[in-house]
Amino acid sequence: MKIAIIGLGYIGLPTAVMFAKHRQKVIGFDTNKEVIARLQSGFIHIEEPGLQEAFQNVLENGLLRPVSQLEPADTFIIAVPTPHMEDHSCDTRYIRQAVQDVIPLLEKGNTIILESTVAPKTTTGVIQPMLEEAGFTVGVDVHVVHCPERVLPGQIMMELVHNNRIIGGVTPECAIAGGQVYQTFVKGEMVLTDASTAELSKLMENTFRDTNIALANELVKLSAELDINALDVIEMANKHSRVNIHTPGPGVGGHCLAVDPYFITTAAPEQTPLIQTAREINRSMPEYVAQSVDVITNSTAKKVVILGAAYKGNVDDIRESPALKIAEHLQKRGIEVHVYDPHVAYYNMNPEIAFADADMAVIATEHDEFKRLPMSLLTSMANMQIFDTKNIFEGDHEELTYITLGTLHRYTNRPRSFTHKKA
Ligand code: SAJ
Repeated sequence: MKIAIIGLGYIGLPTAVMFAKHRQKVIGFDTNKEVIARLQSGFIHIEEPGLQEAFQNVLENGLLRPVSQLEPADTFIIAVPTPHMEDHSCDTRYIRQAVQDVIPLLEKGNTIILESTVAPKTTTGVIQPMLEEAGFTVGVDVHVVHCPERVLPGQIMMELVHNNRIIGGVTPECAIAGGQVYQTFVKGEMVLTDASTAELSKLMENTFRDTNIALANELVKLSAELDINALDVIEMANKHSRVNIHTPGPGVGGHCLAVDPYFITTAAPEQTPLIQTAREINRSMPEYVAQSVDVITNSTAKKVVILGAAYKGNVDDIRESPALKIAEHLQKRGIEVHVYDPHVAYYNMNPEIAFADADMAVIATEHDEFKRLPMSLLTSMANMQIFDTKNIFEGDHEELTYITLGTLHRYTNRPRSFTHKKA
């Protein structure tokens, strides 16, 4: 089988390598000529464990060819970005461009697979009409499938093989054709369904997480008000075998959880009050963290160091990162803010400068480096206070004031209806 992968990013490139590794003839196409040139010279342009070695192998044995001109193939897999419009709805421009590029090369019997995350009904409402206008009957002449990617950055090579795959055909024949493509390497379960169900199920996976995280974040706010430790409450509640309260934090970042729920809410605004509220709660957290810095320090903080710029631990991705939003909110208050992140080149500054005379360090990302901090950095602070929004810090010092999202109630200086005497 000859497979053309369109879009060689975080999903397209590993997918191309995986098919080639399993003895399929693969061409990888990208509109970015610099990416193609780099790949042709033997080097990948993204960070992903195990990918460089696997790529080099299939490049050398000729099974994968990076090309800047798309060619005919049996199967076309579209893995292009789906950014969002200003109103947060799904922007399908790159998908439409990819389908436009495929149409002149398309032959009867070919299969087109969309892996990009899209709003419900995009496969049947955008792709199918374009193909039918070009004279192809979907399900008869060509097969069209939505097979959403579901891999976690950092473990893509393993998850591509072992994750279960949802294969949504425009017709049942399309789904069967899609299954035949992925069975070349997928060891997880392959579930055949229709395209719209596949689209919405992918969005709901991330919406499920976003909504549950919002519940944990709301618990933080209400517990501070009621003078209770939210993290203790989560630990207790999760002792119940059917309860799994998620982990609260400074907000939700990345290009999935913070984006995908909007593809649902903009498609059905009247029917999605819960999902919309969850998004608002998670979006409010960076401001809540900044407010908490004010409360804890009685608005006396002049300099704050934020530990982490990435949206989650041990990655270099800063897309939609709450850490950077906390920095903005603190700066608006006139506070000098230094963001330090050893994983992100732009923020990999000298930590001595960042910590010197700081009134507080806010841990915003769960990088391993922040679990323990050199004593010399802590002692260089004007006030040795750590506000750990990720609950990861393991160090100790007798002069250290350590605050988590569970202990904010100790600092809440607004009037309370409940007060508990502490022993
Ligand atoms: N977060 C919390 N509390 C939690 C869990 C996460 O605050 O209990 C925050 C993280 O700190 C981060 C954000 O949520 O800011 C998202 O992190 P994540 O690790 O949950 O997810 P992503 O965005 O890196 O990847 C998700 C995955 N989806 C699910 O687990 C349902 C991944 O499998 C998908 O492939 C990916 O979205 C995607 O591309 O859609």
